[in-house]
Amino acid sequence: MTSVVLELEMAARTEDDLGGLVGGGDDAVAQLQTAILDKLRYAVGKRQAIATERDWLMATAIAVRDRIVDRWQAGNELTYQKGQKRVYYLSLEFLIGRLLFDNLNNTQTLETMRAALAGLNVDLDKLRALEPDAALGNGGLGRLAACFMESMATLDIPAYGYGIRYDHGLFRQVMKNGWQQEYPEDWLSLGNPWEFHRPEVVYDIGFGGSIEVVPISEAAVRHVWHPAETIEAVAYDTPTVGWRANRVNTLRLWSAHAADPLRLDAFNRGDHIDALADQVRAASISKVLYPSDATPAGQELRLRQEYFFVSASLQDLVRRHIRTFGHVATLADKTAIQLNDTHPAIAVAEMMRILLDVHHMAWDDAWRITWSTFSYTNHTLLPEALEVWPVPLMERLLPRHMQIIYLLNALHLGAVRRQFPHDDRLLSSVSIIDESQGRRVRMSHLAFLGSHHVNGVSALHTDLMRETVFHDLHAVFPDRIVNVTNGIAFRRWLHEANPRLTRLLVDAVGPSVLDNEAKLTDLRALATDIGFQKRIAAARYMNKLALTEVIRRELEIRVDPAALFDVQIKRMHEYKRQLLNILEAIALYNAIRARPMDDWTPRVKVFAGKAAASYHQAKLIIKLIHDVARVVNSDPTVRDTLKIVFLPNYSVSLAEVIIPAADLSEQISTAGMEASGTGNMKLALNGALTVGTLDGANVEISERVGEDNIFIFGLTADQVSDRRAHQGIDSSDIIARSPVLAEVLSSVESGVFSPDQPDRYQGLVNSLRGHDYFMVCADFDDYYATQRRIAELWRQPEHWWKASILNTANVGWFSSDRSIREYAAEIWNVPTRAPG
Ligand code: NBG
Repeated sequence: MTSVVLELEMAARTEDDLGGLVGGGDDAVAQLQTAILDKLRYAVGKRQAIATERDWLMATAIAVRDRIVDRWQAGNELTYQKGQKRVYYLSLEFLIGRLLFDNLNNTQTLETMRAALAGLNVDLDKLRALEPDAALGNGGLGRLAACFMESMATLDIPAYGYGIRYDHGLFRQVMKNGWQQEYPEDWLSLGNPWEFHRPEVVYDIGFGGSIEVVPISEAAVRHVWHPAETIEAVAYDTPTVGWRANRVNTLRLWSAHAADPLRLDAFNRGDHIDALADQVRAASISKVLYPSDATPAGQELRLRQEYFFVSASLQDLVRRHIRTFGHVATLADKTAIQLNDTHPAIAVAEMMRILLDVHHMAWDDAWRITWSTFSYTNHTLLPEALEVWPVPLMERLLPRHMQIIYLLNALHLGAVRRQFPHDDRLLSSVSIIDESQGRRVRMSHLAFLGSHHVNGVSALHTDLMRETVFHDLHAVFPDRIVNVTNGIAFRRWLHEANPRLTRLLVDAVGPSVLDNEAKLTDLRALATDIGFQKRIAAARYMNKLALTEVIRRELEIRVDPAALFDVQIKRMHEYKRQLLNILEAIALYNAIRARPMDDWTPRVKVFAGKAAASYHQAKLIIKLIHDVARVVNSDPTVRDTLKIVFLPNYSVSLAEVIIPAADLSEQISTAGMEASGTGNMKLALNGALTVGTLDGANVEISERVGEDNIFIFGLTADQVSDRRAHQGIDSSDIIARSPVLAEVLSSVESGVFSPDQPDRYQGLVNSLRGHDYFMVCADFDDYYATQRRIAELWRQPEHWWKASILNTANVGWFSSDRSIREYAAEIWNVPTRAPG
């Protein structure tokens, strides 16, 4: 670094200039002030003199919301008048995070608002920090749904998101002595200024009961389902604003209630608790976000959640279609329904039930409408995450749906038998019912059969879908599987999260880059411009200072902002291999201690992520990271050359602080196991270099940024499956050949990092030696060597920053606008309009 002070000054100037990015004149400021004061008085009911920060947040949010509502209603009205096709995105997760800055940014009022509030002595950034994160999702799948909602509005697609309004989102992670503990999260406790409660939009949702068969002619019968239990789904609408507020769509989330709030007879008898039992049982459906997609616990509640939101959503969209077009027969022409993973797959049977039993359609017509309307995205090949429901549970909870599934399956298997006679293996593999471990319904097969297109989320993942889990269905329906590589909303992950970098990009290639991600490629010409490199480096340095401050506040650890910030932020999972990362840190630690006087590249390893509450191995890995961090961070021989931090309670908002400050992005999953990844895109866009395997979207990132500007290591997906098939998952031979790894493992198992309980990691190390399914040992040496090359490059700033700029320049393609354009053209058959 030439002069840190000079760079700070440069970066600070960059920040000031941001004022010109979005904003209005004095009139606009005064108008906003009037609006906010008005909301404070009449919507929040407070005087300015006694208003708390929460009151200001509410008043500000409602003032912003007012500006959104007109666009929202005008757009909906136009869609209705023009008879446009609508897209429905069904997802059990929407990880939207905070909305204040999203909405300010997309309505171009960020700087006007900042000025308006400053004039009232209120700090906009404080309000920003006060807003709770809407954490209605676990990870990438839920965040993707949120980015897609934003892009659909940006591209002027009339769209609705449908999901569940969980009272409590993803748990709050609290670290106690390095162990993860889970506490309920409470995002609604301050009230939610963005949503509109729609008590009049309410649907009955049935469970259990019996089916009555009513003859209607000599040849035909009708089925009438008499559910044993009925609960109500009530709508809450949140407007979703597209870039420049060209269009505002609706996220409609359902909340569950009992039809009667309490049983008065029981209450009057003095049985106060029993009187509430129905309400409690019903409300439990929308009480909490299901903890993970990989645990068997709470199966029935999960299935109830899925059917609950699917049924409400389909009833709602069919009602809307009939109101607009008069008849359900045209549904497929005017409706596209995207199933986000298998969680909403029961929609296929529910749509059939609605068409057959409610609208009295013939089977063939109903089936044609159903598969022409649905499409399905697969997000994982992990067997434990592919939903299968025991037949007895389905028969008890959804008896009519089970009848429909049986008939659907019989017709499907009949057709396959005609096409491929005498192939019993094929029949049992493409059947919706899995007979291998008790009878179970394969929700992925139901979704596949009920959809006209099925897509994977990266090129590699889609290929693997065709080769593995859907191999046989693909043989029967060879045109059905397509690929749409994931993307991210640049407005959130670049403009809002990293205004310093955004300002530099606007200065360098012009403001049209805010509307058109393809303009980023103009940066290539500046990759070797030392002046530009310095400005980029200074912006990063400022972002790192901000993260440094968070680390100090949260953990009381001081880190050097000039060090290489090496980050791995994502859900904790063995296939994502946080373990590989921390083992490498131990190897580096050993090397530093062996040669403390060498000129080491200072590095800060940043981890953040939550483990599913019942996932013991992942929680043990969190503990190991903490144990190693404690030893390394307090070792005087290491000084500032290596620091390890685990930031608790990872969230969208924390990601928005970490990503702009990252120099190195860890995308090190076992090849073949990460469907796509989207954090990899966010980090590359913000200029971090990737160290990664050829997995998921890393493959496509590597193709775009060029091999020289990314660090690829390790086994490929083919090599992983070969090794598992031929050598197996015993790593003893590998460890015997790697002195570095052997030393690391023996220090972990002998209790160097866990003196209070020396055998804490014995099981973990044993499984690495004998059952290394995730290939941690097989990839270790290559990873370690690659990390040394990275440290070398960091010492050559002109090369490092060139690579960084080329990352930002070449990843425009990973915009979720591009993904949504592909869905629109290839799957939904709806037009799009260019943003801006
Ligand atoms: C996740 C994958 C990620 C992918 C996101 C979004 C599930 C089930 N899948 O690799 O693990 O980026 O989906 O597609 O959460």
